[in-house]
Amino acid sequence: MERDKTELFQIAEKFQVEGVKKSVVPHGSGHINDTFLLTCHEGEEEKHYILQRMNHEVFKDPKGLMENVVGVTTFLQKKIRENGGDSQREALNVIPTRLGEFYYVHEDGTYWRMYLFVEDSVSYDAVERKEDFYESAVAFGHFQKLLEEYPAASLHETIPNFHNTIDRLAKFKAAVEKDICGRAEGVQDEIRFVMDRADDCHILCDMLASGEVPLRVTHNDTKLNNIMIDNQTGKGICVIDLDTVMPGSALYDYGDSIRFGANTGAEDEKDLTKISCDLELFALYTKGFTEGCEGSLTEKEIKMLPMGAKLMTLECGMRFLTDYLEGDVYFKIHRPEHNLDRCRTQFAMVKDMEDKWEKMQSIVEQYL
Ligand code: ADP
Ligand code: GN1
Ligand code: MG
Repeated sequence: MERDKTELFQIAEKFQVEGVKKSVVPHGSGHINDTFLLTCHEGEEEKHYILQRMNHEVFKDPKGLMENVVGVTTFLQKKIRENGGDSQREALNVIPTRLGEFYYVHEDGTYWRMYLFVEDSVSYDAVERKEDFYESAVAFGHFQKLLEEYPAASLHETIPNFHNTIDRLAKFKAAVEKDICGRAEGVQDEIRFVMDRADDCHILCDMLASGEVPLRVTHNDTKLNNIMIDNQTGKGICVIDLDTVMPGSALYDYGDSIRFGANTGAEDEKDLTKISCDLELFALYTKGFTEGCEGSLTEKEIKMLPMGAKLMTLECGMRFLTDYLEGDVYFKIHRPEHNLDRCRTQFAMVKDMEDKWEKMQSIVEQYL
């Protein structure tokens, strides 16, 4: 729903913002929330905030979600201060409402929150400089390391079974079966692609269930544009988009970053000849992530890194295809067949990884 400036200002007014509100404009390219950049003036000085409508169709428990975000950001801010860092830039800072709450429910039933804008930093929708990808890896690894002692049991599961690939497969099969939009016939090749890899969908889930790989507090949505890169230092300064911080596997975080950032093409590229897994970027990310985790990854986790990358990519493609079959109800789309295009890039990436499997394995073996 389009909202005008007056309404967005009214919503912003509910929060403890400083200065006179000057502008509010759509910001970023996330697939889930509606994000706005709010600019306020205080004398000569400009202050920026992120105003976000939380997607409560996707996140059914916005209150629990914000409890997670506040819990995690407070924990991170303390750690950052202890390490001599700047907790206003290196972690998200939730701006409470004037009533002291962490979110606001608008008269139309929509849920809103506000963050301090991380100044002098940028998030990328594609790898422009290889160093940025490396720095994002260090930061995502470090994020996980910082949360090592976070009380995992206190976290709400904001999207149940988020990276349960077996459950994702079951939902995909149900969508094919129901075929409510009559689109299945046109995507037989893609459906077959998933079914040929149905057994793979069990690998990570089984390893977590048996304890072969540990359950950790993870981010679970580690695509490149969920990290702010510092304009001055080029370091991954702040991990954002904490809606899916939940108990999970390090392989999810590693894998999702490879899925998005090591792809030579965009997530929604139509020309599939542009899609491949860039092994140089794969190697750089592996180096950065293992460094950021500071030795906390187990041998088994390291061995399974290529599988993490492949399964997160397969799972994401399957989710795009499911959404296409269900009528594009989950991910924001900007053109017809957008989800189908996204699905195809993911499957092309999976195929390319399969072709490069030995090379990927020998890259990660250096870290054993
Ligand atoms: P979505 O869940 O829709 O992806 P995000 O929380 O990732 O939403 O926000 C979308 C974009 O807004 C990010 O990719 C980033 O560019 C920008 N953004 C979000 N939070 C901040 C922040 N605190 N400071 C600066 N930019 C931000
Ligand atoms: C969504 O919110 P955003 O745009 O960072 C999605 C991820 C997908 C990603 C694909 C909560 O991420 O799981 O991997 O799109 N987030 C949610 O681009 O479903
Ligand atoms: Mg995001």
